[in-house]
Amino acid sequence: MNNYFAESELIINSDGSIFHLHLRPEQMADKIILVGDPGRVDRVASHFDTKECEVNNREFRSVTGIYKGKRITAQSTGIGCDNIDIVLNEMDALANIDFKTRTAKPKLKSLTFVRVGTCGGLQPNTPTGTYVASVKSIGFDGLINFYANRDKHCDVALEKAFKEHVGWKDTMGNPYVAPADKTLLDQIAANDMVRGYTVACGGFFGPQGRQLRVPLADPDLNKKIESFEYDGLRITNFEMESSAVAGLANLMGHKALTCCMVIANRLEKQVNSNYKNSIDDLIVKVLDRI
Ligand code: R1P
Ligand code: URA
Repeated sequence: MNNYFAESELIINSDGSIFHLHLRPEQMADKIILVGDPGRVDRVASHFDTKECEVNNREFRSVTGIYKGKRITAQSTGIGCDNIDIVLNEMDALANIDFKTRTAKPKLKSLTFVRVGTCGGLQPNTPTGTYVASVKSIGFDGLINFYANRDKHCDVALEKAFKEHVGWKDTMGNPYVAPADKTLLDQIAANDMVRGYTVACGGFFGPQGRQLRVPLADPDLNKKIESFEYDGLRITNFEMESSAVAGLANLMGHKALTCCMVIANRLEKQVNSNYKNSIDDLIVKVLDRI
């Protein structure tokens, strides 16, 4: 007998849509482009040949349409791994739970998620404008620690090596390492993207080593992050969602990858705050390759 998901656990609105995203099951495609900024959804959808629906609630904007024969949903997540917990759980429910019986469907669907985001570059080969594909994400956010079977889906050896290298303070919570889907990585990340590890932070300032008026717990953490090397790869970038995207997708049986454009180079102390037009090129590459 399948588990019954009670009204309080799986919240369905009176129009049959899921609680936060306001999407109904039939409105979501199996290929999903995740972006942080709701405005970026329209940038993605501007390339669609046809659009079938546009839905908004809070920071969550969704447009489903056809791009060169492929049905794709562009979905904004807002900022942070806490929002990714909502978006991935609700999208998984839309695909894999029967809303009438409130039970999991007998045949589960595997969705494809590609996050197209912005990030901070941490290496000499990641100046502003670089596209980075996250091979694995080191989550400083803690989200995946709340789910069972975390160790089965995370790279525990890399986590240990990282914690030793930086002298990780337990008071900062336990980081976890979530790998991207290998097939999707090879499909999307051609020679025009740098591959590396991404640190996904639970904040833009302190967790990414940006100190304004409040001192940091470990002012040398960024230097140690920049010098960490494992299996021939370095930590290339900071952003705020990739660990939860990869981690939850792995736990749920979906495929996920994060590709970001560097808008701030933390080594050179340079920033491109007018990036909104230039991210279009990365969006088209991902649309063509997904
Ligand atoms: C911070 O400015 C935001 O930008 C990055 C970070 O991950 C965070 O969400 O990604 P997006 O541009 O996709 O929002
Ligand atoms: N997004 C981040 O999270 N960090 C940066 O430095 C730039 C974009």
